[in-house]
Amino acid sequence: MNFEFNEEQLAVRDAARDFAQKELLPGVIDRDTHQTFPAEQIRKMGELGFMGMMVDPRYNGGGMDTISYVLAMEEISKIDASCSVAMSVNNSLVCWGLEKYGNEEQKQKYLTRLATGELLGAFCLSEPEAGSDATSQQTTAEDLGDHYLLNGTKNWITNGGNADIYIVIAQTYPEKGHKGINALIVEKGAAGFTIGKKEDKMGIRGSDTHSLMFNDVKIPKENRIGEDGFGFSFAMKTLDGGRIGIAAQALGLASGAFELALAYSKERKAFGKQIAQHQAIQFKLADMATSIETARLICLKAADLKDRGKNYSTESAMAKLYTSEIAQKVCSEAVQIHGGYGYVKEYHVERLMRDAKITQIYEGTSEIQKIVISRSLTK
Ligand code: COS
Repeated sequence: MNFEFNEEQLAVRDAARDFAQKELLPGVIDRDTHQTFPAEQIRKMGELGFMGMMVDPRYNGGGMDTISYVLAMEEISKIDASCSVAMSVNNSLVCWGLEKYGNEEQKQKYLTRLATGELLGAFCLSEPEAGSDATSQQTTAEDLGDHYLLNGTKNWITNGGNADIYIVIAQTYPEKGHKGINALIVEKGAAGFTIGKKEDKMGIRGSDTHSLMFNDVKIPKENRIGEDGFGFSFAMKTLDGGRIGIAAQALGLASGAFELALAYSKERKAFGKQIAQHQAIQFKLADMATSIETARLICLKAADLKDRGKNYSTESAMAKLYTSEIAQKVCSEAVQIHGGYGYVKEYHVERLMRDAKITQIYEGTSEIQKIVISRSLTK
């Protein structure tokens, strides 16, 4: 077991930290307040290689490992989780799925441009009546010979209004249940595809979340990913990796809030000394640091298993479950340490606390992670 990062991993972490401080921090409160999608920031992240980090350089990716991805996700998420969720979806749910299961034409046509950030991707599984219960897909992809006819509605789609490429999960053979589901590549602007209202959210308010409507949208057969009926398996395997990304996001929210609380506790004085000299604050800091370190280790373990080609489904669920739960607690404690200042926007921690909540919900709720973990224990 080696707990040291290599030079490349450290360089990626430093580059992400530097970028987040210089390019994301200045406008982050404004983007949160006005729900402004960080299009320019995401474009720059693409130029720096953060949008297709693990993609093979043959397809214009960074050729990096999942550990580097976790480190970069943590640094970006410390400052702006609205940017990091766009990054996570593009890397984990769109690029990874296309590289692993797409055919060569699909990779040349789409992956080469998604990996550079020239195109932005979205992953469309959730529906008004199918979130956790993902096998109950109501969106249909009727097989009409040379194309599919797509009908239905998707909900809470990250990058929904700004993506160029949408991977849409839809039911082709309802009688076959989850074995009849397909994953289709849908381009923005396809006739019959409309983007619904933007959600007004508690957190990650810069992120662009929409419902999507498909009304007799013709999708050529060559846009199906994998074999006929592979779509549900595709979604589950893709989400296994996605959960590492969201765990790393939660880690960044927790460690970002902790760093702010630690610095503040050394500045702020009460009862004649720094509040960091009071045991009530010291114990909070100790608990926060311990849970962050534990979360970091489980995130890195899941990433390491993935990099070594081992099964990582259970560990990614554990990483997401644990890290998103502690992110909630750590961010709340960071607000508490800041006292009244913590409750106002200027000090950032209230935003991190609001942003952290979603990590317990998207890409599988905490309850779904417990189902995944317990099934792997008892099967
Ligand atoms: N990798 C590959 N295949 C998987 C898998 C995984 N990680 N997890 C489940 N599957 C397969 C199962 O093997 C089964 O296929 P077979 O019948 O061929 O064996 C199929 O998927 C259905 O699984 P299962 O019978 O366990 O279905 P359930 O409905 O009981 O539960 C859960 C599936 C709950 C695990 C799934 O629906 C899920 O993850 N839901 C949450 C979805 C989610 O994350 N939504 C958020 C939207 S994306 S932001």
